[in-house]
Amino acid sequence: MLNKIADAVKNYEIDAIETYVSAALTSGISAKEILDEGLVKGMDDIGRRFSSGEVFVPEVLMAANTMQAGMDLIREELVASGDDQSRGRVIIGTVKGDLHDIGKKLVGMMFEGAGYEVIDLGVDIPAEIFVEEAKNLDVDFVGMSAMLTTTMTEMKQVVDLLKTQNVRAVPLVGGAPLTAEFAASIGANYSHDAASAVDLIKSL
Ligand code: B1M
Repeated sequence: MLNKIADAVKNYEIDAIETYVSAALTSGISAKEILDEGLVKGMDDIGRRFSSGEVFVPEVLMAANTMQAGMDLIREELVASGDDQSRGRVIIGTVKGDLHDIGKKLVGMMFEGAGYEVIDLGVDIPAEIFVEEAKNLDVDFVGMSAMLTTTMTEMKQVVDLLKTQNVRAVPLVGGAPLTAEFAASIGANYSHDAASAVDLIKSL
């Protein structure tokens, strides 16, 4: 069933994904397995084929929509699998110029599952909005996602603006092109994936 889910993402079968994910949940496969061994596996394959020029943006978008349809079905279980103690408030968004939101949504869901209150600002968020919302909502953490080497530099603007405006919220960053060294160089806390993002936020 997990292979069928991965294949459905690879082949953009948005109708089939609902059937397969529902069947997997009914048969007792956990939301985490469906995510890691099915949905993410399928999306990784698309990423590889996109890099090698076998598929193009429309196909990637169809695969992304298929993955999102699958994620909608496991969301409740994924969130419920964490604990429900309220630990703090987080805003999360994808930085200015960047429209990728699947990883960011996943991190947000995992934070919710771990007991944080999460406010998702969306995609293409300018530094000023991150900081304004951090102040308005009095958040503990500001989560930023970037998937492009050209947009990850936006994160520094947010970190610098938080500092100059004396906003005490802790900056968290992640996304495929980032490294721990880059995060350290801009004064932010880095995690590689959604699971380690939860470990990180708890440790902070
Ligand atoms: Co785009 N794209 N894309 N894309 N896309 C990448 C990122 C790319 C690596 C593909 C490639 O060339 N191999 C490449 C970036 C190259 C680079 O800069 N280094 C790329 C490109 C070039 C582009 C365009 C420029 C293409 C074009 O138009 N010519 C364009 C840019 C648009 C824009 O943003 N302005 C573009 C567009 C798109 C789509 C719209 C078609 C679509 C996005 C749809 C959507 O998100 N709603 C898309 C997709 C789907 C991808 C790939 C294939 C998959 C990304 C994804 O969702 N992965 C991607 C290739 C790849 O990564 N394999 C690619 C699944 C997701 C679960 O993982 O997002 O990595 P990920 O999130 C992880 C971690 O990174 C981490 O945890 C998550 C969960 O474990 N993480 C955090 C993320 N945020 C975090 C925050 C944290 C902590 C951890 O703390 C706050």
